[in-house]
Amino acid sequence: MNRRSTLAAALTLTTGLALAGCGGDSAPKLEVADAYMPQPVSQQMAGAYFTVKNNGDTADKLTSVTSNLAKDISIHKTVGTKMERVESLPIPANGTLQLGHGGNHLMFMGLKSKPTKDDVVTIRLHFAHADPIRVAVPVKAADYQPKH
Ligand SMILES: [Cu+2]
Repeated sequence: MNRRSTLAAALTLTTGLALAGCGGDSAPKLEVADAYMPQPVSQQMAGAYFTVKNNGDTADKLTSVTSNLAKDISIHKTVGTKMERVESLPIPANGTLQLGHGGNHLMFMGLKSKPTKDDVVTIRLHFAHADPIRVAVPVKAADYQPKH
């Protein structure tokens, strides 16, 4: 029994894939929660945050975001006090990708309209593996801080 589980662990580590027989399909199972957009100051730019939970045994990546609100939406991470545009953000297997104030975030440039508090902005998240997910993002007050 020990030998078997050690072997299983080794295989999981080296291939990064789920083993057949323990649940079957190994696709990422993504769930988006806690989405919000602080009310933007101007029509030039807005940010948005959310959490992507992966209940699957396969890692994925957030690769792009589309929305009617803006054509130019990029994915940023924060390094020290500066933000940096990235091509993707990793979503670990059985893990969570967290976007939040002062960390990873979406950046919308050149908004077609200026959303105000209580509006809902629809975005579509695109992933390397999983199907796109449509997310209704509520617009909160500019100084909104989520409670944990
Ligand atoms: Cu940014």
